[in-house]
Amino acid sequence: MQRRDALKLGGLVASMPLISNVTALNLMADELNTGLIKNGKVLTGAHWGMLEVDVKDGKIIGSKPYQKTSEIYNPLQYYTQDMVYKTRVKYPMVRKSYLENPDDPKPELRGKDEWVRVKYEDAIKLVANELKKTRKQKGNTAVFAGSYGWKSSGNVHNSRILLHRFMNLSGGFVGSLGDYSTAASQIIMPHVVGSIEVYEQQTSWPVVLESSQVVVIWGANPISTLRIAWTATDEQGFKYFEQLKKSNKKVIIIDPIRSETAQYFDKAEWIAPRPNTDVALMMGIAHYLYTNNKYDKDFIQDYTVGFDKFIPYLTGKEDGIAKDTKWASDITKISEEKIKQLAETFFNNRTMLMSGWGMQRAQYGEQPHWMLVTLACMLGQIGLEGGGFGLSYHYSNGGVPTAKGGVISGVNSASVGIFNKKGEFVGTSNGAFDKNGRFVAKTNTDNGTGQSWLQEATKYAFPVARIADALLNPGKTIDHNGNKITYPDIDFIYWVGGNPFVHHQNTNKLRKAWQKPRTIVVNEPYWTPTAKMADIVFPATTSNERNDITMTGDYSNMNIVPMKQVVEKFEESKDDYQIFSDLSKAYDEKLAIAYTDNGKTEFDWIKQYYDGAYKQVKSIPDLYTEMKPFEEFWNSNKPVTFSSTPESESWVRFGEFREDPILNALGTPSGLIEIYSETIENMNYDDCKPHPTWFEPIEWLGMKDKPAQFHMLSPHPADRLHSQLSHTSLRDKYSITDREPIWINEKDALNLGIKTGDLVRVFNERGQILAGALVTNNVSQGVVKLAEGAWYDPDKNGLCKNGCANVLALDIPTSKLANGNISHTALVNIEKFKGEAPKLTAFSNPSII
Ligand SMILES: Nc1nc2c(c(=O)[nH]1)N[C@H]1C(S)=C(S)[C@@H](COP(=O)(O)OP(=O)(O)OC[C@H]3O[C@@H](n4cnc5c(=O)[nH]c(N)nc54)[C@H](O)[C@@H]3O)O[C@H]1N2
Ligand SMILES: Nc1nc2c(c(=O)[nH]1)N[C@H]1C(S)=C(S)[C@@H](COP(=O)(O)OP(=O)(O)OC[C@H]3O[C@@H](n4cnc5c(=O)[nH]c(N)nc54)[C@H](O)[C@@H]3O)O[C@H]1N2
Ligand SMILES: [Mo]
Repeated sequence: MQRRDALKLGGLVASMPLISNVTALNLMADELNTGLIKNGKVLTGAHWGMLEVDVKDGKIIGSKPYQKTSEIYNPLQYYTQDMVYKTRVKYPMVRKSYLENPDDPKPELRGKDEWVRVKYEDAIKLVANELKKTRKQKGNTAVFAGSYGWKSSGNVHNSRILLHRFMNLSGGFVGSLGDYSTAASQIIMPHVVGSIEVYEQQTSWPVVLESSQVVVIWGANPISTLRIAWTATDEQGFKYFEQLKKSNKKVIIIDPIRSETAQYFDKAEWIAPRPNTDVALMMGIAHYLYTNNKYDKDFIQDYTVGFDKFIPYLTGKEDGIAKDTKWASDITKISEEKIKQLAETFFNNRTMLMSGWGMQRAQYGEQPHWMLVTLACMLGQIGLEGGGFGLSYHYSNGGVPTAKGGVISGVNSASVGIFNKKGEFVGTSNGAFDKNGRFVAKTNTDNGTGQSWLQEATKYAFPVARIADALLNPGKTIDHNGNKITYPDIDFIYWVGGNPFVHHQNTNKLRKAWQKPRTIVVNEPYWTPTAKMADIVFPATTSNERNDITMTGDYSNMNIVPMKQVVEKFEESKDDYQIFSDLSKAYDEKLAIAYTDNGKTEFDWIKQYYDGAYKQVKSIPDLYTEMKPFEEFWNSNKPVTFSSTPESESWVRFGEFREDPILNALGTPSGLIEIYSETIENMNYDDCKPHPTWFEPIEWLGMKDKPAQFHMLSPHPADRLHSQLSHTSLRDKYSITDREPIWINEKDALNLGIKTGDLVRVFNERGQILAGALVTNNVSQGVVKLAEGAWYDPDKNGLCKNGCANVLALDIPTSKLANGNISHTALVNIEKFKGEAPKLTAFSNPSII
């Protein structure tokens, strides 16, 4: 299970039996209001918030936020009708050459072939047969179902976990490690502070508002990124950033882009370093503090190890280069004066260093947060009210005090199926059939196949962003965090809830890699580029076409939200749960019994999860009245809201560690903060040394012989969730010349002869795209901003007509330690596009027979 899934589900799922033994409920329709509302308002949840959807004559006509928490506008909340009615896949589809001969499916025609509409039952049979065939011919290592992606909110219809559940029960699959978001930090931070930090609760906002004197927003854009949450946002983070603005505290923003956040904090100081040079900036500050004796020696002494081994590097005793303010200024292009001033400000005030994740999504992305922690150690405020650092204030409402109440669980990925000698499904290691043919939780003594798989699977799982590399190089061995990983030979891919042809770096390389497997299956509501690049597409429902349940806030766990089905299922769309139940059945009758836990419907699951939380809450006497029995909750069309506690409101990250570092030791080998890591020293990597290090990235503005002129940053889009919502009419508000906007600095634009509204070609040795120019001083000179998430839309020559940033990004790992993606490291050239603008086809259907 991904860390973030664990976070989302609280500790609860871990303590639940994998296959529960609950009887299907067969709920009575007259108790539970399960009918659709044809006219009126329906409450549902999305990543972008609790929504009130307006329905007229059974059709969605609009949506808006269910409640208002601040004045900060969230444009993502108003387009539910487009999410249901636009750009949908209507029927099950098979690529022509694949249908003609699945054994010789001409993979080079993916994305070019015509599509054939097939009967749902036939598509199910086809996939079940081809999956069996692949496993028989090549084993489970040939089946890749890592299926990274943001899917939709909802704890039942969790497409990725539903896929894993099917793939596990039917024999096993190769998955992926880590994520695209925080790959570098989630690996380095445990070596440094003993926890991943990026998905941990932060020092509570009320404490920050009370005690911090200076707040540094370092490479973070919370006014944009808090528009969404992994579960569903409760927008409480906005409320606190709003209070921060009103507080008149000093806010410093360090970002090459004057982001939505920098624009919102109009009185804040905006400091724009060269992209990918923050480590040098931090070292310049650290050097100043050290040489001026302005650092907390007691903190270093009591709470850290290895400072003494870092100092020779900082001062240049080790390599002859002092990392002083002059050195830092040359690299970052921030003046020495400013660097010294930052050092003084940080040291003389209670300072909270809030960092986003953009700067670790770059080559050597392990270093920035390691150096940030080192700097925070020198400031000595870690574990004090309002001081130290925080790596998650910009994400899923980190720092919003955790509410006391119930936490709902969600669908789990089950364990690996066991098949007897005849090839029949007989259960899993902890689930078997009783004499009535029910699948129940019990130790399975059948020693059929499947058991050894789990060990195999962990051996073959590879870092998520190495997907193209893995497809292209089966059998290759790579280093990863002190281990060796051998890539499997992938022949079958099943993807749900993600859009790799938008999210993965170096699209042209991915296109080549994508031709390796024989079979690619995708469940998608929309004709995304990934759906267009598949062999078989099942049309999936959106969350508006099914019933579900979610929590909000991720850290706050503030609300339990009924996600009511708003409208009928679109055309022949099916829920992922239905698709995988049917695939299970086609695979093996009895497997479907295990898959559905003896025939559970969506409402059986929803009630089970709700009742679990209800039971928890009942054991807390003063909270009992907050939650109603399930039927009442569901029929009320309202969320259950829990409150924070005085303890959660005054909570300080690392507070206990500071109080007693021996009793509350960190999870590092020394129990202390590791500025020097012997674990990493033992790995002996040239691209991740045992202490924070400045490495020159492969492409950056300060390099000699630049391969291209501008540094492209591809941060997260303010007006989408990655590629989600791309096809809605919200796009009309931000697109330029019907393309993704690219921000170009005024002086640069003048030199290039480009004005706002021009169609521009952006290119480098990896590929080319079209974008719409937005000339602005909100981006520093030499830097361009092209948000990730525009749907890849190649013409015959591979030019993306829509402006997908990843066509230009590099597909190499951060380092051998974490193997994260490096989206924010790329140089590009820009020119005004000459000739006739090609027609956009990103949101059109492919050709269908
Ligand atoms: N250049 C660059 N690239 C980046 C990044 C960057 O900063 N710069 N950031 C990276 C990061 S951090 C991330 S998280 C990734 C995000 O990459 P993704 O998570 O792949 O992006 P999404 O657009 O959210 O893709 C979700 C897909 O799931 C589909 N979907 C939604 N609900 C359902 C459902 O119920 N069932 C099924 N079957 N499908 C559903 C949606 O239609 C959509 O196509 O991008 C990464 N890529
Ligand atoms: N609206 C919206 N919100 C989202 C998402 C979305 O797609 N849309 N995606 C969600 C997901 S999955 C994730 S992982 C998070 C991502 O959260 P982050 O990774 O924090 O978001 P980014 O936008 O990639 O980067 C944040 C800021 O870092 C800056 N930055 C980039 N490179 C550098 C650098 O070298 N130095 C400095 N100082 N700054 C730099 C960017 O300009 C940007 O303003 O956001 C989440 N929230
Ligand atoms: Mo992410």
